[in-house]
Amino acid sequence: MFAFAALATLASAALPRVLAHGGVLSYKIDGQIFQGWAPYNSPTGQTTIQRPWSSYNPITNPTDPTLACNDDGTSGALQLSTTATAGSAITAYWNQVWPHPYGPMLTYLAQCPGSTCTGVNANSLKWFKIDEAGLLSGTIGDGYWGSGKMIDQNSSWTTTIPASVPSGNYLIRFETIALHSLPAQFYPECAQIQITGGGSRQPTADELVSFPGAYSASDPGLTTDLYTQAAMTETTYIIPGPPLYGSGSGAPAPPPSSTVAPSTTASAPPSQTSSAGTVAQYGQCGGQGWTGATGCVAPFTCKVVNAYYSQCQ
Ligand SMILES: *[C@@H]1O[C@H](CO)[C@@H](O)[C@H](O)[C@H]1NC(C)=O
Ligand SMILES: [Cu+2]
Repeated sequence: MFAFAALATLASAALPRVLAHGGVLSYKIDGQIFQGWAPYNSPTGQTTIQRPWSSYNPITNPTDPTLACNDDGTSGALQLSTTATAGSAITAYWNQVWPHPYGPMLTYLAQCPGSTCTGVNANSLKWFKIDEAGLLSGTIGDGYWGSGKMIDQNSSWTTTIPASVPSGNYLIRFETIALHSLPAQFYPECAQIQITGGGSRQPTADELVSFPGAYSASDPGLTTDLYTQAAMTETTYIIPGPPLYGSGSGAPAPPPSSTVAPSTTASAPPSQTSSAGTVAQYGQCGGQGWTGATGCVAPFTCKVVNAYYSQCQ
């Protein structure tokens, strides 16, 4: 009896370390449940639509080489894919109860060249963001965040695959970023889907990013300190990453091909003009690679946030 109680105490003392972190453990796609990869089991014999991932621990460096799918980017030996209809919902379930309520939720897609994503390294792909939720209400220091909503939704997040996305083979990357302590903690996992019934809108060049590459340690949304005096009144949070798919105004990027031709786009200098423009408050108006509108609606002006991002404020 005593031995049992002692063991139980030991076990519960060890638990919080594991429970404090985690990742996406399963999915619901077109109404069907798919179990994910189990990072603590042997990889041998695991057959999942989810890409392998390495541990429940967060990634804490925004340029970490594992940032794409929380692993080295490779597919599993017995990797599966499943079909998903454009315009339908995909739900990712994190472990319960997800412990980090402060920070954004983000969902990305990356199209694979060729007829399957299996064998394609996630680090070689270009990603576009199809869903995001940052500070939903209240202040940085005391507000309701996308991650808080995720917890309230059974520790899950549901994203609709845009109906306009071209049919093809994709990785879908669900991510939650935790800001309760700095550096920010990234929890991304990926699954392989074949999108059917899609549309014809290729992501534009300004909507496409690499992982690592999309984030930098100086991004305002990754250095946000929740515990300052100013945070108790600040109501603006800038979600990291590219503009949402569908909001970019640059030229459509060519679809991915197996022979990747490196392209260099000229970077326009950040704009500081306050010409009567079309970009709304908090909208992007400049930054390296930005090809969209640069004028802000009155009375806002375009302010440089960093080399990659200027914002109407
Ligand atoms: C909540 O999520 C779990 C997976 O973590 C799932 O098995 C369960 O069905 C979900 N409950 C509801 C009501 O959706
Ligand atoms: Cu954690």
